[in-house]
Amino acid sequence: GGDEGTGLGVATRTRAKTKKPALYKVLMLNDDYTPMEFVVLCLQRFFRMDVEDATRVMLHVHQKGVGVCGIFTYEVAETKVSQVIDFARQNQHPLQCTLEKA
Ligand code: TYC
Repeated sequence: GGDEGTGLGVATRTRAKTKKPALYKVLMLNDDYTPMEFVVLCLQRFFRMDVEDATRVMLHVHQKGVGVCGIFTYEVAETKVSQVIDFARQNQHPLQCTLEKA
């Protein structure tokens, strides 16, 4: 990369700057008390899922105990986890969410 017509040549690196950020899965955890509709709402609100995908993920978590909400960089994953837990607490639900290296 670099010289696109000026002839001056910009010292851009094509290989050395390719270090990709570490990725983290955000996991939703099942519990016996949080209403299914509330989990669906969280998945729609914080993970931008449509109601069909959100319902699918919620039912997976309900049946298996844990499920992946999405994969993000560390900072984004941490923010999503906090948003879900804060929103659940505000609504007196025990819903828990965590992150794990992808
Ligand atoms: N198990 C809950 C119920 O029966 C529903 C639920 C699903 C809770 C997914 C949390 O992450 C969860 N009401």
